[in-house]
Amino acid sequence: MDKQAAEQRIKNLREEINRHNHLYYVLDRPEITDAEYDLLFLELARLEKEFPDLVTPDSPTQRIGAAPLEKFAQVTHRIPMLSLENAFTDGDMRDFDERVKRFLGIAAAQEIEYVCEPKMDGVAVELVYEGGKLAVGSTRGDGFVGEDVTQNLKTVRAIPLRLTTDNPPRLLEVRGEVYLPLAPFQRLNSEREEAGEPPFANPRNAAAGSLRQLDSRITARRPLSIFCYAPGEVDGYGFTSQSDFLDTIPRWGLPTNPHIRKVSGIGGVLAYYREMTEARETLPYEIDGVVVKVDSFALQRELGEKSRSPRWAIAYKFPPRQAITIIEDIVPSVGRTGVITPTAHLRPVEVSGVMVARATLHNWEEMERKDIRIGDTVVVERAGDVIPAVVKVVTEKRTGGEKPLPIPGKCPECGSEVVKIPGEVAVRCMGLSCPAQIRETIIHFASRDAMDIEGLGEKYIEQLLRLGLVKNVADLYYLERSDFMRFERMGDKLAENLLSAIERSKHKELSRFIYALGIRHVGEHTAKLLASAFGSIENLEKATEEELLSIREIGPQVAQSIRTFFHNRQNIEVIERMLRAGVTPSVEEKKVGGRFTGKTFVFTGALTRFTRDEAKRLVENEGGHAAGSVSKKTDFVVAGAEAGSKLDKARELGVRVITEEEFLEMLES
Ligand code: 3BA
Repeated sequence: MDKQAAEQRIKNLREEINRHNHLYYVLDRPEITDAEYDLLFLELARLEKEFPDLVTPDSPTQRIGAAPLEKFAQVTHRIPMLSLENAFTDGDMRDFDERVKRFLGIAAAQEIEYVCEPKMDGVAVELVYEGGKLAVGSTRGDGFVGEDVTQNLKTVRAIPLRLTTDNPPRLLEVRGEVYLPLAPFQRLNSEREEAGEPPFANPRNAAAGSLRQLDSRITARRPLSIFCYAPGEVDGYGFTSQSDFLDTIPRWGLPTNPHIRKVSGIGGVLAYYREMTEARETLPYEIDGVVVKVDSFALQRELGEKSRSPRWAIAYKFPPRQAITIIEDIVPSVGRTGVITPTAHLRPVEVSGVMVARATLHNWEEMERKDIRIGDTVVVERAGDVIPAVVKVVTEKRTGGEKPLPIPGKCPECGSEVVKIPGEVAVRCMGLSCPAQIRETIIHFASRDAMDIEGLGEKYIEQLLRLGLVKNVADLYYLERSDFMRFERMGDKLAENLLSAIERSKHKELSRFIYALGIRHVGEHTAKLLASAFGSIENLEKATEEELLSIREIGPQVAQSIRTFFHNRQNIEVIERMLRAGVTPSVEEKKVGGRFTGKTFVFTGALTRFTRDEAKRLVENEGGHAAGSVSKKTDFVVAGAEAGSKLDKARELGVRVITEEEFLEMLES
């Protein structure tokens, strides 16, 4: 493609991608699949790589974050970002309405037009668009001076890097709230616990922490979003009211909350508040009240401000999602992945309409950091439909009789010795037959990349467990036809297929068997290393930490994890029972005389004759190597339809490019 053609295509791709971003992140109404989106994105990234001088800062490819900063610069807001006065009762709100009318000299019987907005529990920011382009993004800070977080805000997909109008105002400042929806908040916290970092107390803290990252590549990985709700300085456009502003900016690509409504008088305001109190329970993000604003900008100007908050707006807060209660007991519970979590059993207490009797204490480190003990009086918090958490201890209520819960020595479910892997906060059970984990253990064991027991999916695994036919993975190899016939909707043929799939799995490669055991930190690659280094499961069982560490690529954490796994008697028993049932993991010997010995292949584009995994296996079976990227060392690139950059690279390096058919011919020749 010549440069001129590339320029046109880049322009079209950017428009398409921006449109789909908006459909997906703002309107929640995607028109294409993720895969189709990825294709557009990939094509753009490739063209920009080929023509680097066509890259612009507002390209959608620039949302992946930039190099870390030393510190944030300061930004002075052209117009200070005020704060909001709070109201807590209907009475407070009626006072507000009366004050507004009195100040304006309007009859008490008249009704003011108000705009009611959900109050997002996030981080207030300001976006500055110059000539329609996002120039600066900053936090509110103290209202006068905030921090320049432009790089981070550019990674927020819902924020347009360029306004979607041909005729943007010369200057547009908008204020809004950046927030993290509940689902990614929960995911982020689980990840942090796994990684040994303290969890965020609530979505607002998580959003604030994400925006405060000096490395915007971290921010880019957090699915932050935004709703805009107020103008700052504007030059080149005249908004007449809050409702006019909120109707106009979405047409420029700026997201506004769909639950915003214009109402008449205090009656309308109170009805809206009741409605949102209910809606709050099912919204996918946290709100902590509603913001009520006089609609007309003329009236707003007349009302002005008083001690840094406007007289024309107020926040009507919801009752807090916090309550005080007593921890009656702390009980360790085992999750599906073996992590043991201390759970507080509470004296039941109502938290904004919901009875709460359990709260997570996350892990022992968190519990010790907050010094939470059985018998303590504590503050519990509930965010949306997230599991309630203990925020802190009310230490003034301590009597001296409170007792901390030590880390349990044994798994409360299966009695296996509990382990704490260095560098992790989680305390876990690594038992192969732990009932709390058995479902996940078997799913993993049977999966395609592990023992590849064809047809034995989650549905059947659940029936096996429900009928009590398996208690650990070894039981799979003692199943009989009659066992399967007890399943719902099971026929002779299907039972036969399942049995023969189990039978076939007995002779899979040793590396698959090792991987299938689900030892923490032992993925497919490590399993292969271990298989070729030790040659048998018995040797691996006996391997000392030193022997394990002598393998390149195996570090102390992995070695410890392997040792702990085989130190567990129950695990050894399960393995022995499998071997007795005839499981004979075969040692894969690299075929030295294979057709592809010493040859490196790269597969690219859409393959139709085989999957990428199959291709890889075919190559390895013949003693060759399948690589992920093209280099001088590549011997063949096998290109399917719509092959992209790898194909270009191959041509550039003069690597031989063949079709799928040619590859199969080579294999069969
Ligand atoms: N509207 C927060 N302030 C808000 C513009 C005023 C305002 C808020 C709001 C002052 C929300 C105080 C910080 C600030 C921009 C000052 C909202 C929300 N309106 N919907 C009336 O959803 N959290 N917060 N932000 N200027």
